[in-house]
Amino acid sequence: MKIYDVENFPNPLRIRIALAEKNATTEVEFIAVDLLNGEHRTEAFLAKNPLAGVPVLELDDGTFISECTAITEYIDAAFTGPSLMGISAKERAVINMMQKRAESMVLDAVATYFHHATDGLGPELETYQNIAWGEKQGEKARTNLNYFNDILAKSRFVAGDNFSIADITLYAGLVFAGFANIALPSHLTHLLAWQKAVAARPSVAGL
Ligand SMILES: N[C@@H](CCC(=O)N[C@@H](CS)C(=O)NCC(=O)O)C(=O)O
Repeated sequence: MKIYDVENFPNPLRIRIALAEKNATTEVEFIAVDLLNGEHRTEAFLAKNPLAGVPVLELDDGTFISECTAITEYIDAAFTGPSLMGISAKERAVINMMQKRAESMVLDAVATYFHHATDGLGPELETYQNIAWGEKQGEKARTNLNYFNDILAKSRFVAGDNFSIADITLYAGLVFAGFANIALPSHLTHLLAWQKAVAARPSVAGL
């Protein structure tokens, strides 16, 4: 199995955490993509992922799987250890829902802010920017942090009692927020405590 990615970028981080949670990091060969020089937009890379993004998983039979949710689904089923996607019908549905909320309400909103309202990846790669849209998404991400603070006031993890892909997505969203200089307000105590606890997990601290 191969993972095409860029170390320390937010979406690749999601997969590195998932692999570490399943004790499977050594089962994978990491292949660095020269994203800052546009390798992800070459014909060769687009054949792996037409959406021109990392990470991408390549299976031994040559199948390419992109989208962190799909890659995590594969990792979760392929390796032993506590499930990141849930076991029962209800658990799986709640985790899926909360993952999507963490993705669209925080991670993707922060990414849009980064790419549109800041220099992003630089003028060579940011060929279309809409500053107003970026600012709006940054505002949305900041507001949505309150929602997750409220969730984490009542629940140990984002989707209930167990650590899941929903926690990984929100954590990566906060890492991206830090990178984009979106500060986490100090009154969001539940979110901050959860962030500290996730950062201390061996799967995250060991990266
Ligand atoms: N929805 C995708 C997002 C992938 C993504 O946007 N990755 C970023 C790196 S963190 C990327 O490749 N960006 C390339 C670009 O913006 O040109 C996923 O879940 O994997």
